Amino acid sequence: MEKIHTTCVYCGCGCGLFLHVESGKVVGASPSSSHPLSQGRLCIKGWLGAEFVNHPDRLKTPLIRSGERLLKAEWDEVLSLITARFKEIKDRCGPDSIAILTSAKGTNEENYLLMKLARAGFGTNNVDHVARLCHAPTVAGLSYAFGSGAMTNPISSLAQADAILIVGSNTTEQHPLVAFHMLRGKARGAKIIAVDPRRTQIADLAELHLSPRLGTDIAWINCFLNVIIQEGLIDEEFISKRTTGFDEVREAVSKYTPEAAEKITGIPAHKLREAALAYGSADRAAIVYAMGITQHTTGTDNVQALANLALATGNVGMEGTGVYPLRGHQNVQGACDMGALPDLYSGYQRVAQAREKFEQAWSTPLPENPGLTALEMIDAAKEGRVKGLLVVGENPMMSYPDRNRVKQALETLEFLVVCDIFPTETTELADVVLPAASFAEKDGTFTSTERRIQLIRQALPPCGESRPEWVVVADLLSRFGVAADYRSPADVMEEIARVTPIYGGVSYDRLGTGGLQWPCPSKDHPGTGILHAEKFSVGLARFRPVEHKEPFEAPEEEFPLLLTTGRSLYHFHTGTMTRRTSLLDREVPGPYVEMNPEDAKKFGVRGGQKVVVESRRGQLYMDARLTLDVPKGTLFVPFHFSEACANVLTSQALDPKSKIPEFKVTAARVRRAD
Ligand SMILES: Nc1nc2c(c(=O)[nH]1)N[C@H]1C(S)=C(S)[C@@H](COP(=O)(O)OP(=O)(O)OC[C@H]3O[C@@H](n4cnc5c(=O)[nH]c(N)nc54)[C@H](O)[C@@H]3O)O[C@H]1N2
Ligand SMILES: Nc1nc2c(c(=O)[nH]1)N[C@H]1C(S)=C(S)[C@@H](COP(=O)(O)OP(=O)(O)OC[C@H]3O[C@@H](n4cnc5c(=O)[nH]c(N)nc54)[C@H](O)[C@@H]3O)O[C@H]1N2
Ligand code: SF4
Ligand SMILES: [Mo]
Repeated sequence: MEKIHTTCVYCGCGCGLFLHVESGKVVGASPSSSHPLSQGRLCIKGWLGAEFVNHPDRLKTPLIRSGERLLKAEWDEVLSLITARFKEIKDRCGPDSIAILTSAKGTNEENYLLMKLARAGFGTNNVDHVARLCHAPTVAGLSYAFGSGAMTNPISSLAQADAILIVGSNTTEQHPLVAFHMLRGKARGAKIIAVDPRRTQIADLAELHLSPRLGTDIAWINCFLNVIIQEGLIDEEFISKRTTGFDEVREAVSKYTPEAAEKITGIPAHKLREAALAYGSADRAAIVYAMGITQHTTGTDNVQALANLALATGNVGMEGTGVYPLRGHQNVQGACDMGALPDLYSGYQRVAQAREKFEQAWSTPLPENPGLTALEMIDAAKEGRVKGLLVVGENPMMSYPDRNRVKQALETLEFLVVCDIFPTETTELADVVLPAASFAEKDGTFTSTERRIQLIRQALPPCGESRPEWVVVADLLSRFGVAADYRSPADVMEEIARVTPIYGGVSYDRLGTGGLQWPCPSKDHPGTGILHAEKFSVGLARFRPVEHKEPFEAPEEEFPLLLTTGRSLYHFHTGTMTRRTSLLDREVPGPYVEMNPEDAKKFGVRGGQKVVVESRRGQLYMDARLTLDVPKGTLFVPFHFSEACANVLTSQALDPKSKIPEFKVTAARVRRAD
């Protein structure tokens, strides 16, 4: 049996593992004991992580639509068709009538080449990906506050904290190996404070669990700061030497007394005070957050509120402190780093400032105006402004909000190309489907949530006639007249390093086991664990006052409950991979709604019954699971199941600053299915 060292394909923790290969098949996986983060551990998805690679449903040949059916085709035929159709649309309607959605499941090299295809090949900045639905508020909020949207410390730094504030992160289920390092901290005596409307496993393990009403985080965060100021626990020296704008924030939080915040959040005032003191009086305190903070119409302000709290207490730039936005997909950090974003080139270089540099590097004129974000592309497609779309490694029919609207938009397109490893709800609508090689069948790099750039290594030949995307995209670049003579992903990384200062010193020969953490500006630079140690990338860190605003939808007579959507341990997103992994599928075989027994009684529902969950946009059938872990008035539905796609219910309400949709708050109702 051969064992190939690679990086897990699921979440942003970035665990190291070995794929076991026998007779041309992946037969198992095991952890890497020398890996700096996972240290010989994996969660259940890592252990079972590669079963899907051998699944018979894998896409094996390119497909072209003929009426209702998708028929087998040759690579050369589909690549010629794609080139001809996109060129025709571009000539007729201009470059901005084409767009690309890239993939947080793809490698850095694939994302870099795809953003180059959009900009240099098609001539548009219309390129984006699911980071828009995930950490766009982090990129916007922390870049403003600190100068970088990335996690400030390595994950292992959590083990050195004296207090850990965990906000809207179901850490043990969604980032199990981050939770492992938190629990190391707890064993050392760190106080854990979890703020989540639901009693998650990490909330259960915490000293303090606060359960706010959905979408009211700014109120309790401002209240924490208010209490900390009142008690004289702010770090005056840090504030005066390293930050600007504190006075406005001091003024703004003064009205968020514990009693005022209790009215907004429903968290008892004495608990607010106790938790604020636990964070504020800790020598070294860390803040960890995820989708419970970002997926709101106030997402960017929520992130800023947390940044204000960390700055006021001087908890940035040292071991055991810091702000930890937990990136979700195994390479969503990398897709952002690579500039698969409509206003940024690789390394967060602004389109407005870096265009000439890239024109020289790529020897071609480049578009001036920032492009459309993911959901703006959906709107533009619906209105006929975007006519051609290339989707690589995303399943927007399941993962984007307000599914009926997404369907209308994709059906209105003149030409839709989808590249995936499996048939999906989105490939069903495509004119051309491209079969991709999976992570086990190609070389490349993923960048984990702690900015760790790591190798993935080819363990198998590509399934059927599937190809790694870097080969396909390089071919398309040449067909669009852009030089692309890369012999391997390592060549692509060489180019990335040349044009991307934070990756400047990265090359495959330096990545070994455990990789390098960016910024790594030169060949002799060891990489960076802790950001902002001496100086913030913006110079002085920026406070900004933020105020509580109600979510877009509120409970009312017709829809008296609030629905929040999210995930389970056993499935990943739209389930394309985990629902094809037998043990994971056995654990959670179908859709369900979690609700409080009191609500169940009120609406005549019993545990295990089929229920209808409805919002203003549609209705779904699923099993009712009664649990005290969900507060009264709240429903929780995971979005893994195509037979009850949670995004039929969600709305397109966006955070105006980052354009993320409000996946976490929807007015809803529930009744027995009969
Ligand atoms: N097993 C598994 N792991 C995954 C994924 C997966 O699909 N499956 N996906 C990956 C990806 S891309 C991501 S982005 C991460 C997501 O990881 P998480 O963000 O941890 O997961 P979610 O379930 O979306 O939501 C987290 C928590 O937010 C809470 N919440 C909801 N509304 C609010 C609110 O208004 N305020 C607060 N404070 N909390 C609220 C929910 O109750 C939930 O427990 O997970 C990654 N890891
Ligand atoms: N209601 C609701 N909706 C949500 C969220 C929520 O909390 N609630 N969370 C949002 C968040 S945070 C995220 S990140 C998104 C995730 O949304 P998506 O990224 O669209 O979801 P995935 O199912 O992970 O889709 C990834 C696709 O890539 C394919 N794939 C895997 N490996 C490869 C490869 O090597 N090459 C190619 N070409 N394809 C590959 C998979 O088969 C799958 O179809 O969902 C968002 N949607
Ligand atoms: S914690 Fe994340 S990266 Fe680690 S094995 Fe589990 S899914 Fe993979
Ligand atoms: Mo995500």
